[in-house]
Amino acid sequence: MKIDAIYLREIQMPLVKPFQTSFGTTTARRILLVEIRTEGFTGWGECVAGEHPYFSEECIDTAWPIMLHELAPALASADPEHGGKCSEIFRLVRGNRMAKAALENAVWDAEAQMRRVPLADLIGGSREVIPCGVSIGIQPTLEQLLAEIETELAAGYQRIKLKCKPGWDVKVLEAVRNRWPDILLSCDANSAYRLRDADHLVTFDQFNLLMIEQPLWADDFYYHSMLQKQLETSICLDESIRNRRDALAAIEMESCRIINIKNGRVGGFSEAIAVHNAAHERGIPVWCGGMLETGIGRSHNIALSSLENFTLPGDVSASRRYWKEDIIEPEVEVSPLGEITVPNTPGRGFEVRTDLIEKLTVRKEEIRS
Ligand code: OSB
Ligand code: MG
Repeated sequence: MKIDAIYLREIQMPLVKPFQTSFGTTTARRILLVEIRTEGFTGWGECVAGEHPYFSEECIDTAWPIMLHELAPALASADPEHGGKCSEIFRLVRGNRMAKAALENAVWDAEAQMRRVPLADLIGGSREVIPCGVSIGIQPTLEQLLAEIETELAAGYQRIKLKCKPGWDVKVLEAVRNRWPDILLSCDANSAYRLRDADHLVTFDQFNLLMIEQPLWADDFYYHSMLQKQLETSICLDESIRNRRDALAAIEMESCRIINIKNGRVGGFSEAIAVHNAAHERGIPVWCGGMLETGIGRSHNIALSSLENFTLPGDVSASRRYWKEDIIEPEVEVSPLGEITVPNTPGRGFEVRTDLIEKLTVRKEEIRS
C-alpha cells in the first residue's frame, strides 16, 4: 500500500468513573491515535500506553516521540504490502511495543478495508460472537463493589474480574463468593504480591477462582512457576508476556495455565496472533485483555477475540462502561447474554467519529514519506 500520510494525535477523554488498580487511579485518559491515509482509505490505530509508565515502561509521553521520530517515518517510506510486514520495518527500534502496535494495527485496519473483508476475517478469526467479562477496579467500599457487580451481572457479563492488592483481597473475595456462589470470578493483582505472600495467596484457592492474574513481578516467569506449584488456582500472565517466546517460556516453565493477550502489550496483531497460536498448540486457553481503550482499540480487540483459542470471556466490554460518548459509531454494545457480535462488514466494522475526535484533539502531527 502506498502511504500518503500518517497523522498522530493526542485526545483527552474523561472516564465515566475512576478506575483503580494496585498501581494507581485513572480518572481521565490521554490517548494517542494513529491515522494512516493510503490509496483513498483511512486506517486507525490506538496506542494503549498509559498516562504514567506504571503498567509497563511505556507511557504516552514516550510513545509520542518514538512514533513521531522513528516508527512513523520508517513506515511512511516503506509502503508495506500488509500489516504483517510492520515488525520487519520496526526491527531496529527495541521494545516500545505499544507504540509499534498502534501503527501496525492501523495498517491492518486499512488493509481490511482495501481487501473489502472484515478485520476479523483478515487476521484469521472465525467466531461470530465473543464472550465478554468485566474488570472492576478497587472501590472505596465493599458495598460499592457489590453494587457494581450486581449491575454488571444484570447487564449479562459472563465473568467478573476484581482488581486486588494486599488489603483488598481475601475479605472482598469472600464477600463476593458468598453472595454469588456460582459466577465465573477472577482477580488481577497487577504485580502487587511477592513470593513471601505465597501462603496468603494459597488462601485464595477456597474461592474457586477461574484464575489469578499477574500476582508477581511484571518481568518474571521463574517465581510465578514456583507459586503455580503451590496454588490450585490457575495463574494467568498479563504483563510478563511480551511476545511469542515469552509465551513459550511461561508455558514450558508452567508459570501459568492461562494467558491474557493484549494487542498493545505484544506489539500488534502479528505478535498477538503468534502468541495465540503458540498457546493454542499447547492447550493453553487465552482471552483478550483491555487497557481502557476508546472504540478504536476496542474494535481491534473484538477482531482479535474472534480467533479460535479465545475461549475465555475477555475484558472487552461495552463503550458505555468507560465513555459518555465513544469516538466510534455505533458504540460497542454487549447483548443480554454477555456477548459482542463481531462485525461482518469490511474493515474494523465501526465508523470513526472524526468531528468528535477533532474536538478532543490537544496535539497533532503529520508525517509524510
Ligand atoms: O491489567 O488488565 C489490566 C486496565 C489498565 C491497565 C491494566 C489493566 C486494566 C484492566 C481494565 O484490567 C480492562 C478494561 O476494561 O479495559
Ligand atoms: Mg491485567
